[in-house]
Amino acid sequence: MVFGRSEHGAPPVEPVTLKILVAGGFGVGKTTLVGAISEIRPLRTEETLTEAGRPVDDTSGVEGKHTTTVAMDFGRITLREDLVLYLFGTPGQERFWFMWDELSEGALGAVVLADTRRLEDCFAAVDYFERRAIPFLVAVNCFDGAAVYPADAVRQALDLDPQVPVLLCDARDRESAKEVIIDLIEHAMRRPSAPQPTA
Ligand SMILES: Nc1nc2c(ncn2[C@@H]2O[C@H](COP(=O)(O)OP(=O)(O)O)[C@@H](O)[C@H]2O)c(=O)[nH]1
Ligand SMILES: [Mg+2]
Repeated sequence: MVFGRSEHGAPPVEPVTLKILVAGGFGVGKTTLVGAISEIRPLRTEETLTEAGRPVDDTSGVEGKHTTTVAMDFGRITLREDLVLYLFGTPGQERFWFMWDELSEGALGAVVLADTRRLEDCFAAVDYFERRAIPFLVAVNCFDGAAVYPADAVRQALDLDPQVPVLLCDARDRESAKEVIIDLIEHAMRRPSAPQPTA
């Protein structure tokens, strides 16, 4: 044995990494969801809403929210020693859309978060993933005080293909957020053309 490198035990495994995007409108709970499940303190790039940003960032319905994600959220979950998920909360505002193409490169799939009070805010994300044939599901973040609609009503309102999963969630709740991610992985793996994860 030289320089302390043990000859015992298995050599360290290069983990398989999967990339998952979390998209949806401004204030829908992307940062909250990534924070709820990430095992590392999520990296966030938040900016205090400035006067300059105000005309663009419509905060009606999300009063009390004073920061907005300008770049993205980043989190990590180790599913197994050899399987690591990276979560990217995509920038919600249209002026940051240029980042999406790079972020979605090689992504396993996407969670589109929706708020039934502002369902139209997720149209753009749904369109984006449909057009690029990136597997996605819609997770309705059930805010207190928002009317609860059955998943099928949301599916209809968003005109989703029947195979796109729609579920209700609470982005603040770790178990609920985990279920969303697991459903997405299962959905992505079900597709015949599912890309094989790369090491
Ligand atoms: N009541 C409730 N509040 C939530 C929920 N998810 C997020 N929030 C709050 O809604 C605000 C916007 O969430 P945030 O994650 O920053 O939205 P983002 O712009 O999509 O990243 C924050 O103040 C959150 O604490 C939820 O499920 N229920
Ligand atoms: Mg955010």
